[in-house]
Amino acid sequence: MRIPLPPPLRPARGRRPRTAALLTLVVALALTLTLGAQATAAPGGSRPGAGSGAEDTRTYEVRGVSSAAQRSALALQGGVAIDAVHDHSVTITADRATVRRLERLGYLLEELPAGNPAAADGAAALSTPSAYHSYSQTMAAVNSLVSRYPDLMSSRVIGTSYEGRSIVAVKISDNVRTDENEPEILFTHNMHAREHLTTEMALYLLNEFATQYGRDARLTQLLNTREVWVIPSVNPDGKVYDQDSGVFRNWRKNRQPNSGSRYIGTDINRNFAYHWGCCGGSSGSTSSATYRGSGPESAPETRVVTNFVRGRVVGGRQQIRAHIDFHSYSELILWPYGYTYNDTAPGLDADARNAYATVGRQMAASNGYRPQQSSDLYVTDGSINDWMWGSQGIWSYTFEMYPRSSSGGGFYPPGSVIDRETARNREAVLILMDHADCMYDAIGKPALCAS
Ligand code: BZS
Ligand code: CA
Ligand code: CA
Ligand code: ZN
Repeated sequence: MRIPLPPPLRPARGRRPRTAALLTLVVALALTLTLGAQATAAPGGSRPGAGSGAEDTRTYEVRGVSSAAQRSALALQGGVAIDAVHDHSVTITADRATVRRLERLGYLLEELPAGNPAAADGAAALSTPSAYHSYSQTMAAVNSLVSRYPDLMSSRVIGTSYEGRSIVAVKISDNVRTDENEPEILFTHNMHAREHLTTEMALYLLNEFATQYGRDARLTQLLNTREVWVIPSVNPDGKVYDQDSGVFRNWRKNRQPNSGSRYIGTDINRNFAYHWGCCGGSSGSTSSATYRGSGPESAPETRVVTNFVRGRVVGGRQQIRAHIDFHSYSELILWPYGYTYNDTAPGLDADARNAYATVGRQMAASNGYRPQQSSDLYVTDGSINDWMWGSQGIWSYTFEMYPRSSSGGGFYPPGSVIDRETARNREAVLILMDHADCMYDAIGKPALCAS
């Protein structure tokens, strides 16, 4: 469906807008303001929106955007949130004013069907907030597992969110109450509020570890020789805001107010302290979906994660060797760096890059995702992967889970896919756990691990 807008305009260079165009602009502005006021008064909104803190956002396909440079340029346009990347187009969320501005710049936009595309199969396919564990249901499921498997699992509160909710880490290993000298692996989930499938991924892993330990030989052996950490929700405030009103709100950031602004939230995945804000891969505007925060680690949730990870330095050595940060959607496996297009950069030499790519491809062969450096998507700065690798030396991937495109339900695929799409990553997770003792084994250079 084409959006009912005037034919694409050329950038108006010094030309006085004609009366009709001016009228359209005034009407659009009034509409935006009205919707803005409504959304402030009743943030519950009746359709997914508000991805950036702006209101009445909709989803569009932008055609003819094919290269990482073109995508990075588009991502920098205020009010644009890139949700998914395809070979020759991207899916974005934007409000009407932004759409008009993009069209004036010459972008070709096509609005995607409103609501959840998965509903096209009939109401039964529609994803509702209750199809996914809420934050409190997630915590209850974690507590139940930990109490049923006390020799294998323990949990601790590693800090609190802006609104004071517990951010919990679960440890899984043999002799779980002892800090053994075993490679540690970290899985983080739900950093972005609306990416609820990633919390399900955490619960899948915890259930799988709990029930298959002592049954599945490979998994048992891995849990006997490694210590695994799972953080099911890095962004509980965002999750609750997105889900608990009963209508999904398409929210991405945390829920921390910004001083002097009516816009809420920081993008946690632009708030980490490695080349923070360096390279045009984040926004300094509070209204943006990729607002980087007032300073590195200005979001409490970022700091909870980094304090926890820094706390895993024992005897001068970082114990966590490998990490996956689960996001959705696009079906990708991404590795650092995000801040530069270059394959290698300070701290990331050719061997490291090759180890990343080799293990990334092995994991991708198991789940059918596409493996690539994260800047092949678009440039980002202040991401968790760059910090984990650049500052802690932890091998750090991002998984962008199901679906591949918005037609599979975007951020809200039907609940019926949860089991399949979480189990789909079982093998990839085991592959990384297996490599965690020495990633350079994967490229036949184990000597690089000796230190
Ligand atoms: C998402 C997309 C994610 C982001 C892409 C990304 C991955 C950036 C790894 C940097 C590193 O939100 O799921 O834009 O944060
Ligand atoms: Ca152990
Ligand atoms: Ca240990
Ligand atoms: Zn994300």
